[in-house]
Amino acid sequence: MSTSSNVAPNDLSAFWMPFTANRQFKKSPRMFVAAKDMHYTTSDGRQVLDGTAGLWCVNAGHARPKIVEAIAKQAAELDYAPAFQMGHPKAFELANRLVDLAPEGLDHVLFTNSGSESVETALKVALAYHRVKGEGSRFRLIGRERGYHGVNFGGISVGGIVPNRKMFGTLLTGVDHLPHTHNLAKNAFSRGEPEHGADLADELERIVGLHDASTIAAVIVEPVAGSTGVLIPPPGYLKRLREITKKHGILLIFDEVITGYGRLGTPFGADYFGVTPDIMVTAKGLTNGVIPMGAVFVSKDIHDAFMTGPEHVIEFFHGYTYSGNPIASAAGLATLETYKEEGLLTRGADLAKVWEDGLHSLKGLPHVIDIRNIGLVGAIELQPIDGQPTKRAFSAFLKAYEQGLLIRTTGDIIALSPPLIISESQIDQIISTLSGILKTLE
Ligand code: PXG
Repeated sequence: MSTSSNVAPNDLSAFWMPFTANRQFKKSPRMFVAAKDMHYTTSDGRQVLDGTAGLWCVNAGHARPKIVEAIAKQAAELDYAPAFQMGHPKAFELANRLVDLAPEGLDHVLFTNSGSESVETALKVALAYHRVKGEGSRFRLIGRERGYHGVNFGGISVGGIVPNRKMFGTLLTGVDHLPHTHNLAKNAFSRGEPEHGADLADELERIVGLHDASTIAAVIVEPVAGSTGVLIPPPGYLKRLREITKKHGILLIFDEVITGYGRLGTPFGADYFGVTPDIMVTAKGLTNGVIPMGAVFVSKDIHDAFMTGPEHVIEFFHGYTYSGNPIASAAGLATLETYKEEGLLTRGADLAKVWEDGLHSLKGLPHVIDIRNIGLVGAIELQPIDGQPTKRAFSAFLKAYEQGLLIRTTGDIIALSPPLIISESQIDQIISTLSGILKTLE
C-alpha cells in the first residue's frame, strides 16, 4: 500500500486518468500532496507556484480557512439531505447569495455537480422552456467552433473541439455551429479584446436564415473561450449575439464555467462585457474548486414559464442526487464570503495591467506567435513543431513543473489563470520562469 506522499510508479495502473497522457504520466508521475494559498507541494517536497488555479477553479487560493472550516462543520452537522422533495437551508441560502451576485434578471438557480452537468442542465432547460411555452418546434441548439462545454453528450455536441467529438458517434442531432473568432493573421498580440471579427456574430443571422428561427432553441457560447486556448471576443461581438438572439426569440446561454467568479476582474463575464444572457452556466470557482458543484442561473421568465399546472406535480423532470448537496452548499457560501471579504471578484481588474504587461514582455521570444490576455487570464501561443503538434507546449509544461511553476497547455497554447490572490511578485515569477523556458525550448 502507498500513502499519499509515498506513491511508487507500479501503483498507478488502476486509475485511468482524465484528459491525461496516461502512459507518459505513469512512467514519470507528477504528484501533489498538499496545497496552501498560491502553492502546491509535490511528493518530493518541492513548492510549485499555481499558475492555473488548479484547473481554473481555485480562485481564492488553496486551503482557505473559512472554506475548510465550513466543510468540516457541515459534514458533522448535516452530511446529506435528499435533494428531491426535501430541502435544507444552506442550498436556499446559497441560491439567494448567488442571485444577489448575478447580473440583474437572473433570478433562479439550479444546482449541479460540475460544469458538464451545468451545461446539460442549461440545454435541457432551454429545450423544455420552448416546449412549455408552446414552441416545441424549437429543438435546435447552436454552439461555436472551438467551444468547450464539458464532456457529456449535449456539451460535446454544441462544443467545437474535434478530438472531444469525433470518437463518439452521432452526438445530438439538430446542432449547428457559429465560426470561432480566433484570427492570428489580423489579431495577433492584441492586448485585451482583439480589434477584428465582431462581424462574425452576423453568422448567426445566416444560421437562422438556413434553419428558420422557429426551429432554434438556444445559442451557447463561452464569453471567453478558455479550454481551447483563451479566445477573447472582439468588442461588440457578444452584444450582437444578444441582439440577434433576442430578435428571433432564441435563448442566449453563456457558459461561464471559467469566466465566472472573478476570473475577468468582474463577478461574471456577463458583467465584463455588459451583456446579460437568459441562462448562465457556472461551476469551478463557485466552491473554489474544493467540492464539486455547479450552478445554472435562469431568468425569471424562464423559471415562471414552468410554474403552471397542478401544484403537486413536478414542474421540471431533471436533477441530481447531489443537487445542492449540504457540504457543497456550505463550501459555496464560505467561498462567496471569502471572495467578498478579500475583494477577490474584482481583484483581477486591479492586477490586469501588471499581468498584461508581464505577458506581453514575452513577445519576440522563440516560437511565440501570439500572446493574449484579459482579466487574470493569459495565453501564449507557440508555433507547433512540424509534424508534432502539441509537443512543444507539452515540453514547456514539463519544464515549468520542474522549475516550480504549474501551467496548462492546450494544443500548442500555454494557458494561465492564477488564483486571484496572486501577488505582483508572484506574477513576475511566472513571467521570468516562462521567459527562461521559452528561450530554451526546442
Ligand atoms: N464549460 C466550460 C466553459 C469549461 O471550461 C466545462 C464546461 C466542464 O466543466 P467540468 O466541471 O465538467 O470539467 C468546462 C471545464 C483546461 C480545462 O485546462 C478546462 C476545463 C476543465 C479542465 C481543464 O482548459 N473546463
